[in-house]
Amino acid sequence: MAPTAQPPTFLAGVIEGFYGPPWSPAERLALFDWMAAWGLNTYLYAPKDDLQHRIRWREPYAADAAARLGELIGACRLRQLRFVYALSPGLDIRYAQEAEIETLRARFEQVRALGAQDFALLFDDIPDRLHDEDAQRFGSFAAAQCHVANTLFDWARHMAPEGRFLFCPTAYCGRMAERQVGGPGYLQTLGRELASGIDVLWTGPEIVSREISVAHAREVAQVLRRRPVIWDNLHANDYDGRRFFCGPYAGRPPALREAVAGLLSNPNCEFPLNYVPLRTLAALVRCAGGWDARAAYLAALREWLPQFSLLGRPAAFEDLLLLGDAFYLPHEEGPEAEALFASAARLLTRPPTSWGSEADEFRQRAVRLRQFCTRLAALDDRALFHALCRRIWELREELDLLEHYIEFKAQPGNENAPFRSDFHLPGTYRGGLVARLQRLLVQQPDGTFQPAPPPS
Ligand code: GDL
Repeated sequence: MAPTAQPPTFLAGVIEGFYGPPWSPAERLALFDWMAAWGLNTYLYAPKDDLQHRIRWREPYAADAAARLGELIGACRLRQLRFVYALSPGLDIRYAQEAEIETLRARFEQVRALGAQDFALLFDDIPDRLHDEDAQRFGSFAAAQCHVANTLFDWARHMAPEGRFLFCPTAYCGRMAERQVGGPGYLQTLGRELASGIDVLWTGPEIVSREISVAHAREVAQVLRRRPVIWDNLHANDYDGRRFFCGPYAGRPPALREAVAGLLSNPNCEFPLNYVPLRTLAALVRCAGGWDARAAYLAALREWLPQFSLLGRPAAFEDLLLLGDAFYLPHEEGPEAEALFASAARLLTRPPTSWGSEADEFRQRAVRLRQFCTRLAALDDRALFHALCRRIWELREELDLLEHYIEFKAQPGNENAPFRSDFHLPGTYRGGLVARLQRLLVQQPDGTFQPAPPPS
């Protein structure tokens, strides 16, 4: 695939926009190096749990925090990356009070003085009800947000005519639009009233969209009267502490690039786990001609492999592939992991006497993956190990249990004998309130929930 240049106005890059601990300054610098090397051009600063980004949005940064932010902005400029600074005032802003807009302006001004030229206002994940005074003045949630955004956009344009200004709506995906989050006609009002130079962020048909089609993007563009900038949560993992996603940027055709104004990924909270997600995003942004997400994944995984040096010795590609496939994408496992699962599932539905060689096939894959998880404790890159260790611990536990179960049942005479494990005991294994609550309601294949059948 030959690289193709995207127009410089196309925003391609990364949103630090997840819940949880923000990335460290060193991680952000490493990110900027990746981005510059791979042709990504935009970094959107929006860590939900930077207090001054959201909960305490009115408070300016103290001198030391401002200095650190200034360094970040400088690091982007050095690499010719666009640094977009975002505020999320929606939890408690009073839209009709001019002092609130003044406060936002002062917050942006502090960051502008540090070198930023690009700004964003985010209204995702907030209560979508207006205070009485705001409702009286604006009539709708959308009109209130447009007033604030347009005022700040005017200021930003005046300060930096080349800068971009982004806006995240309260209904930011197809499902929310259908449910009329933000009130009836919310997106239509935005389309009409939001200054035409403001870019609107959009996550696709869902918050975490398996696919984003050209048709979907065009539909959204019609309502918003501008092509959306995709805020892509495909690799975000803040909503599930047991998972991470290192599969490819997939389910978005190259033709989507013409239907949107940008592609920005909000990826895994653990920075070191984002190599393949961001490498493959960059590959899609630049690809010309055919696009094969799996091929892009395999190429990126090969590039990532040297990071898996174990006490100075390289890991085997096949091991990393199995691990990567086990933590692939939200809606699917990679083929190696899917094959492992399918063989275990098939074995458990059949009498052990009929297992034959399939039990060995399962065992080989399971042992390989489990042993690799164990060996990762020797990773030279300790930050990578720390990012992985909780999740691979759980994977190892489950593989270990299945291996022992299958080994036990395969022994003559054990077919109907009860199986126990000394390492998987009630209370310490799959225990705790969350796990118990999870067992109360069972999700059906069609997405609905049913109470679990009472234990027999
Ligand atoms: C969201 C949040 C985002 C979070 C993501 C995944 C948007 C616009 N907002 O809804 O901060 O990381 O889901 O949990 O996506």
